[in-house]
Amino acid sequence: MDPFRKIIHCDCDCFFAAIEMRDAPELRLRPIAVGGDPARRGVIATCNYEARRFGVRSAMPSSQALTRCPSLLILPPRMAVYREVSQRILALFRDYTELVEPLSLDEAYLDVSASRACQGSATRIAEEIRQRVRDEVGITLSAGVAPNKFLAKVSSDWNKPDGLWVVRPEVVESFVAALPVERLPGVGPATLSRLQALGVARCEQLRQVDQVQLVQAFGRFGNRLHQLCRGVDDRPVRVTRRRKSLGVEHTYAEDLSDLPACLARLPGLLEELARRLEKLDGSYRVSGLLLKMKFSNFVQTTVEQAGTAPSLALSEALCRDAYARGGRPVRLLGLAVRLQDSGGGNLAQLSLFGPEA
Ligand code: TTP
Ligand code: MG
Repeated sequence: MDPFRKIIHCDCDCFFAAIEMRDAPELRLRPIAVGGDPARRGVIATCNYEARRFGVRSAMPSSQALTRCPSLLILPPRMAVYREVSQRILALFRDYTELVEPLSLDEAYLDVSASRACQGSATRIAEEIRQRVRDEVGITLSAGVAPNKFLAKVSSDWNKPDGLWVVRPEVVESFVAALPVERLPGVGPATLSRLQALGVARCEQLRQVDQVQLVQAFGRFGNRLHQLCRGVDDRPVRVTRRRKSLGVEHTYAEDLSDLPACLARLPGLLEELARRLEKLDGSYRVSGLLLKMKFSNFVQTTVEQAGTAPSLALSEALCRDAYARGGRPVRLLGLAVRLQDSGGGNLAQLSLFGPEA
């Protein structure tokens, strides 16, 4: 493994809230959050840094957030817009390297070891990315530059919000020594309290613990701890395998006896499909809908409509076509979308049958 890889971890600041402030600048001066209705047991997805001063946090019940910050404005999420912004940012990353690993809508690892942009300076690439996201997208992004993923991720948090932190190979040893062990990936509350019981709070103390003892206490993760506390992390940046389609299907306990029985199942299937699509990162675009039907005699058929957005009307039309091919009870129904690279295109189609529809 090359000891001098150049990894950048990029993470947008208060992503959903930043987009809301971009689109309504008067919101910048007040505490805002994006989340669910407090009257309907909603939770906070995220909030701006102004709201964080009051102790508002992601995943907190909206009602509790309002108790902490009575002037908090809670906006409903606009997922289609956030996805579109996410795609633009991913496309911008790919101007510097093909080795981009998205972790969520607002976060990705980039391996720029072989990039010739900015004379090969990872620090200058990170600065340029931050500047361009500010100018071209209108939100701020924090970045960390380091020889591996673990340190790049820690670094993007170091100067957040709107910050950059660089860990050069020659300072890895000393940087990691002072790091609290809860910063290590995989160390959650349970591992932390067991480490504390061993008298370990910082990585320099963890380095004193014998590797054999670590493996006895933590199994295979003990080996990983032994490496991490020395700043070693060989995980490559993985370009996520591109999905060509995404689908849901059901085999019913009792066959669906006729066409109306099949049609009645479509809204539920569509809703499930929409939930799965919500979880995809923003680099995909829907390019068609497929319906799969398996009859009681196990003959299976698929009908597809390319190039259109999924909708209930379309899935009903596909269902009628499919049913006409068999004309007998149905044991399985499935719906799937074809996916393509968004390439900066518009992903708003996803929301057509999402919760905002
Ligand atoms: P994060 O990057 O974890 O948070 P953030 O970008 O809002 O804030 P930070 O400046 O600390 O990076 O998550 C990115 C988005 O994902 C966030 O804007 C909203 C969404 N999200 C949720 O919907 N629920 C959650 O519990 C979290 C953590 C995030
Ligand atoms: Mg973020």
